[in-house]
Amino acid sequence: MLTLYYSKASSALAPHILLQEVGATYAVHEVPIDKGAQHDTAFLKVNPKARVPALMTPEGVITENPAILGYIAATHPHANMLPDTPFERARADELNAYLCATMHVAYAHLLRGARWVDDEAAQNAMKNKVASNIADCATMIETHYLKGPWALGEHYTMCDAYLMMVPLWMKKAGVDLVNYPRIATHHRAMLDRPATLSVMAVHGL
Ligand SMILES: N[C@@H](CCC(=O)N[C@@H](CS)C(=O)NCC(=O)O)C(=O)O
Repeated sequence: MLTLYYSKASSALAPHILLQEVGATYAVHEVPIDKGAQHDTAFLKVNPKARVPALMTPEGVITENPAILGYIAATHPHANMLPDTPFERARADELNAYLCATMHVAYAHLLRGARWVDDEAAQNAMKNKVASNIADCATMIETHYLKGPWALGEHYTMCDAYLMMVPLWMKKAGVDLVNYPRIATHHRAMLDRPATLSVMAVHGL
């Protein structure tokens, strides 16, 4: 049995969609980060980093979106969520790493500037850079990463569930999806999938 620790509308949306998409048997445990629940003692035993998502597996806990997505895909091979060749697999990991380590971090400067600097004026200066940084990331995805119709081309993979975060980060950063037609088309295709819709409803989206 798998248990996904999530907060509504957080990046836990991505593994949640993938769990649903592959038909996994799983439970969810809400950790509302707006109420500070990520710092509760019980959750810190699951993820001492105080972040969601975290996935409890029969072998232990996995954190970090790329690792969680890769685990879900690898443990549900019938769903074909991983590319076949080592090169394509590396390209999938590359995109997931970009979303995790560059775009998500750029977005985090909007609400979590205190992670990097104490000075309030500096935090505000960082906030003011978020829209242009997110726009740059969206341009990289639009022009380089997103092959279409799905992230890696003809087949839906684990990357598509993660790419679902992009329009959400863009919206919160004030970057208009209208200027990114490939991302907008991908977003619409995601919204046509029952797995996406059922999970979005759980997240109040
Ligand atoms: N690199 C991590 C980032 C996880 C992360 O920052 N999650 C956010 C929600 S999207 C969180 O738990 N924030 C709580 C906090 O910063 O206190 C991953 O990809 O899983």
